[in-house]
Amino acid sequence: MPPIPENQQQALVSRLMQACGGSYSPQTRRKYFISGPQWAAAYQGQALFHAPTRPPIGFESVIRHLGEIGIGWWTTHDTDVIPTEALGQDRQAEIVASIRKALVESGVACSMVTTETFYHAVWAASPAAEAPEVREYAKFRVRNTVDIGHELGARFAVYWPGTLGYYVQGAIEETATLRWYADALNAACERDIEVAARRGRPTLQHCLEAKPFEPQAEILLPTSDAMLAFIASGLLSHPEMVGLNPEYLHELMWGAAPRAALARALLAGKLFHFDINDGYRLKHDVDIGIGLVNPLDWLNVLVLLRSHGYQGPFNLDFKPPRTTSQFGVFAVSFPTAVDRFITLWEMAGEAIADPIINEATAALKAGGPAAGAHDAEAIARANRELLTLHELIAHRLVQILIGQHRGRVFSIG
Ligand code: GCO
Ligand code: MN
Ligand code: MN
Repeated sequence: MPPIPENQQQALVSRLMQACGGSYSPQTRRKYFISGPQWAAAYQGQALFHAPTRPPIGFESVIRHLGEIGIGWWTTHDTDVIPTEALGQDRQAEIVASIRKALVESGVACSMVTTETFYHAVWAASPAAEAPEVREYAKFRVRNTVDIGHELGARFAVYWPGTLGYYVQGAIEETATLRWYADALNAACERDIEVAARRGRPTLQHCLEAKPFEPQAEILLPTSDAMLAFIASGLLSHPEMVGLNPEYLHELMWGAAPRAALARALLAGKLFHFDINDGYRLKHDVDIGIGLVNPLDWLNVLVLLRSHGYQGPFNLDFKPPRTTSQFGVFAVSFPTAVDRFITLWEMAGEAIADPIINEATAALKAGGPAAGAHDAEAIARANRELLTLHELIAHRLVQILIGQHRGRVFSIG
């Protein structure tokens, strides 16, 4: 193939995207509670060791593109859209008003707001630093985000305390740091109660997001389970307002089974919000698009969530690869992520309704004939043949995933 002239490359990407097929209409995509983060769309491909590969992009363009694709909800950090020095100032009100306008024009709604407590130098020692002034500033920031959330009509506020930890040992007293962190969350909940009452709106759902590594070396709340314990610790003044925003990859990163982590959150009644993406175990936070690495596990995760009636949002917290251009972010990254989610969600429905899986599951629950309550050998024998159904169910799920259950076999000549 001869070299492709620069001015023909977008057309080539678009033609091959079309040829891939398998895409849903914007109307269909809008039926799902899927949100597109400002920071994912605006991610410039920079990271430790990497220069940006894409130009900056503002909220007007991001919201317009999301609307065109059919992603009906948008999420943002305070500082993704408002410069740090303008927070709480008149300039903030102007920016928030222009965000509202952009959302209305594109038929997109703001579902979640979150406070950046990891990037700015003020967070060098975390939002729960020793210095009282830093902690007061953290309270200002989370209260201000609550205000912005109500102003934009959001229902959720997310907290990712990625800087709550340390690099060097012994300087931080963990119990004090956690108490101080709880003080900030309490400030947010208390402000929320006031603002919600004043505006006649429900209070927000406040969601903690864990990540086991990065950016601190040691993290005080590294997993969703640690956060469940923190919510139940007695340190929060309104634990009923606080739940979880697990991120698929963040649970996988520490070696957990994300589906089991989600199950524990469901049992605690704390699965409020869900960041969806993909990646690898025991690696850094690569934030790859949902299902590109672990589609079978994703199918199983969605079977669990569908069968438990999870109604919360699915937030596309992934980072379009550095090799993808800004054109590609909206032509390839977002549409493929949304469409793969929808397909996996619908497949999960198929798995839940599948007569073979259902009969096998019912048979496993029925068990074998009574064999004598205290006779281990007899009980094992009575169930031995039934237990092959475990493997049969796994086989059937993969059949559903790859379309084999519809008779897809290769004709080998
Ligand atoms: C990450 C985190 C963030 C958070 C966001 C919301 O991997 O960097 O997941 O993307 O989700 O900060 O608070
Ligand atoms: Mn996340
Ligand atoms: Mn992540």
